[in-house]
Amino acid sequence: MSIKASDQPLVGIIMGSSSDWPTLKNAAEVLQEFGVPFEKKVVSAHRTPQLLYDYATTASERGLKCIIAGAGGAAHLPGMTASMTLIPVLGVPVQSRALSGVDSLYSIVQMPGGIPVATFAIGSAGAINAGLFAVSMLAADSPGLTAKLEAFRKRQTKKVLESQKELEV
Ligand code: RP5
Repeated sequence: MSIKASDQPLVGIIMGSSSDWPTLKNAAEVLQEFGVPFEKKVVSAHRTPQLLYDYATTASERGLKCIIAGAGGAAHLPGMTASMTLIPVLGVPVQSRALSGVDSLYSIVQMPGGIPVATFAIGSAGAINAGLFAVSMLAADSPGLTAKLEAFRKRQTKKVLESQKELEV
């Protein structure tokens, strides 16, 4: 499935490298499923620091309501982004080759008091939940999104209950 970003995004998805996209695309798919407009961009804390500065410092005025930031290894992208904007930053630790994402997780979760980053699980589960968390935040001002979340939860519960039948054949 090709994932297209919208003209007027409410959520920014940024990642340290295009190699992070297979993980972050899980967040994009959630936003697309809920009809939430988003943008996606490679922004590296270390390799494109000026781009990171420009992105983070203009995020709010450009209308973004939150940023999902994913990175692996020395994953400073979510924390540095959070340090330069007041909008919520949701950090997704990407599973790294050398240390399986534990390095990414620790880099993202161990923020100093005063600059929060909401940190999710390593890998695709974290990206899915970051997408759902963004939808939940936006749902606070959107009865339509709340209804979609309720329907999503019901479908999910039904699917799990039905999976029991597979054990019984
Ligand atoms: C991080 O380094 C990126 O977020 C990525 O997870 C990791 C490896 O990047 P590449 O070498 O694949 O570009 O900055």
